[in-house]
Amino acid sequence: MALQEALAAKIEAWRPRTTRLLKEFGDVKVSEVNMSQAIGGARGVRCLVTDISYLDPNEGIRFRGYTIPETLARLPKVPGKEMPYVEGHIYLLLTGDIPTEEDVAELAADIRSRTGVPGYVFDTLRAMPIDTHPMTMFSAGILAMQRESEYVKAYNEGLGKMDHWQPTLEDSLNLWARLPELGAFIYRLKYKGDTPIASDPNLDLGGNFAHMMDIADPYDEVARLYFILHSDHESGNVSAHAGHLVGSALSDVYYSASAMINGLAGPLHGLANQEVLRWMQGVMEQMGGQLPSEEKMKEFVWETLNSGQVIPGFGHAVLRKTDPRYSEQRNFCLKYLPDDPIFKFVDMLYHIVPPILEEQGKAKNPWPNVDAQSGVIQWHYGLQEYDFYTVLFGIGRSIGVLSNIIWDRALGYPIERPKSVTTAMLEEVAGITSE
Ligand code: CMX
Repeated sequence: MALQEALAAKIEAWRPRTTRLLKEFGDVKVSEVNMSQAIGGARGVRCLVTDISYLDPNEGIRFRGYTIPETLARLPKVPGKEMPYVEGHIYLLLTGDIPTEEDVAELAADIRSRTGVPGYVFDTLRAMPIDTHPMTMFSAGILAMQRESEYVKAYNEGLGKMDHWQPTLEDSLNLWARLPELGAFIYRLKYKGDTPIASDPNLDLGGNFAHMMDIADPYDEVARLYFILHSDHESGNVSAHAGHLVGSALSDVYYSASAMINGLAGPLHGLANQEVLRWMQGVMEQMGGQLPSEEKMKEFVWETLNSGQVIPGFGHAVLRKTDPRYSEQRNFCLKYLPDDPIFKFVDMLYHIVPPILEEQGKAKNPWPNVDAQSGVIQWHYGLQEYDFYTVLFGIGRSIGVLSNIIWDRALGYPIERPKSVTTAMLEEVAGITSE
């Protein structure tokens, strides 16, 4: 198959670069760690390697060297649609090449042939209390599927280390085919009275997801855009890093994907997109269902900050400008839903929150991130159960996280194991002596 062959050639060509860096330059310093980084979440410490995406603080994400607008413009489009195939983006992240129409057709057909979440997974989810959070169900569903792993079978048969990437790719392709099904199943189980809709073998990944959610066009375009935008944000964010960390122990990608979902479920990370809608709804409730005036809204923002909470959807650990994933979704809103009241609300926040965060003087980045805008689009197309939003993020994020793990295996990256120090050791380094 074209993807496997293309990837094998890329890996073969790449391996000597990693081997040379390790052998000849292993002692060369990449980064140093100061006190605030050791205590403060390793912010800015350069100790991870990935070629799949790179996040520039001022420019935002590039997927394999392409900005978001370039990625969307260059990838082959679904016939009759403006958005590209998600499958083409998978090909790009894995190989670094923009696929041809034939490459995409072949990969899309391959992914379609892998759909079919096993029935026991659905039974597991049906056994959970119906008020379980969708992210818990999503993570549990992925974990329940772990017995399907081809990697584990190959490993147990004595697979050589340099071949580990191949069954990891098999597992990943199976997961990429099944995660949209699993997500849509959870949605229809929780909110639509357990009425799952079977996958349509004639549709691309984004179109099929919209079909299984039973949301009309252009929700198929929303799904394609959403999965591509959320796919990857280099390696250090919580979901990607959690997936990589678990994978480094040679746990299979079912374990890794479940772990990355658990990280994404935190309100400082992926859950922020549900928090934006929850916070806005709270504001609207206080206003008797009306949109607040700009002055009133400023008061609400200050109230939230003064009560010690964060403004969801704003700030970032790396970015220092408006997130281009936010801008791309804003462009979508301006085109398809300019008069939507929630969009107008979020757009108001875009103008009033950054100056307030600057005035407060704590957040290093006052600008909106991806999560500020994404809920608006979902809400507009009828997906108003906002605690489901992070599942959508997770389906998209799996593309980048699993692509990285395939490459980790191909390049033989070792088990991850940073070193800890004690507080007393830090005090000694600082020259603090006890009185
Ligand atoms: N509202 C209020 N305060 C904020 C803030 C926000 N949106 N963003 C940062 N701050 C505060 C931090 O809480 C921190 O306060 P303390 O010193 O009291 O601890 C201070 O500003 C400095 O933080 P920072 O260095 O600017 O940001 P971090 O790298 O520590 O954290 C992030 C980054 C995203 C967790 C933070 O900006 C935040 O909590 N944002 C709101 C939640 C959110 O939107 N998360 C989604 C991010 C995108 C994603 O991963 O999906």
